[in-house]
Amino acid sequence: RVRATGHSYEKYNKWETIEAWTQQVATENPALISRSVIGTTFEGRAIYLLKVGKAGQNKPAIFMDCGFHAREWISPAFCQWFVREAVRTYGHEIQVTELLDKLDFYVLPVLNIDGYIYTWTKSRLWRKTRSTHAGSSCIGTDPNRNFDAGWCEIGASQNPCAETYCGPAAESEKETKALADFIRNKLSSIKAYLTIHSYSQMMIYPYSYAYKLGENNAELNALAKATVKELASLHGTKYTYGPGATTIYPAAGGSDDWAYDQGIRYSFTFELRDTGRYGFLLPESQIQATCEETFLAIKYVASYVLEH
Ligand code: ING
Ligand code: ZN
Repeated sequence: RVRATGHSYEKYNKWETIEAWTQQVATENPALISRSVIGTTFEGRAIYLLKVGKAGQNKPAIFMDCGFHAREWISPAFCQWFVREAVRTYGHEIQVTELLDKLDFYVLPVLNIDGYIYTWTKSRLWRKTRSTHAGSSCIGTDPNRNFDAGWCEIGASQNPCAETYCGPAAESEKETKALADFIRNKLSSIKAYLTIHSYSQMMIYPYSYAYKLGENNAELNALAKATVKELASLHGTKYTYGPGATTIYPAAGGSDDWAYDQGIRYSFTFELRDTGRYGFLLPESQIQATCEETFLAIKYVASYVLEH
């Protein structure tokens, strides 16, 4: 039945295939997965969220999203891989079993659905949402400049035509507002926020909106160091890590900084493969290896969070 929809974990799937998959994977794993809708996109599509974990009372949770930026196709591919690997190994693999018994993972497979569809139908390298703005014919806001974290102060543009347009206000986009509302609502249970981007092979933590460090910076640094070591253990893929402003570039309005300032002490942006040879056009032949190594990293972070 997975084949009937044309879905494959080793290929990039178009949105309608991913959408059908969210229903299918939830229906086939009712004891571990439930699907909800947290909002709709600018163009009116449902934004799905999968809750992955064994049913239980007052479980701590980890929130992970994919598909902020439309062209970063490996990101949604990873969220799909993560869900499949979690349910496939539950009850067989001790670490995954313990994680799903004790934690819930909220997995958002594609946040910027309108943009993702646009990269499949019109322009492969589109980044932003597809919202319109009064007074401009340019389209789209950068969802990772649209959060209320030093909003539009640095590394973001007020020009609606720019790739890093911060939007007319923080949370102006229906997509970012839906995500932020969900997290605000579940703040007491969410222990970690993970957002999956590409490319650069980096594990980034706060802050990106200013040259300052978080209260538990030493802990985040140590956790990132150990996590990238774990990731590299599979295929030797090297990641760099550090605070966003000095590791990648200063940029305000990012979701990881916002989540951190909400009190979520473990907040990371992952930049998956590669380092630029293929960039956003990472070949499908690298999906499996990329997802396998990233799965190790996410499990490592989750186990750490569970212990702390
Ligand atoms: N990189 C991120 C971006 O939005 C980033 C880097 C991370 C910025 C965290 C701000 C906060 O530009 C990609 N590839 O999107
Ligand atoms: Zn990105």
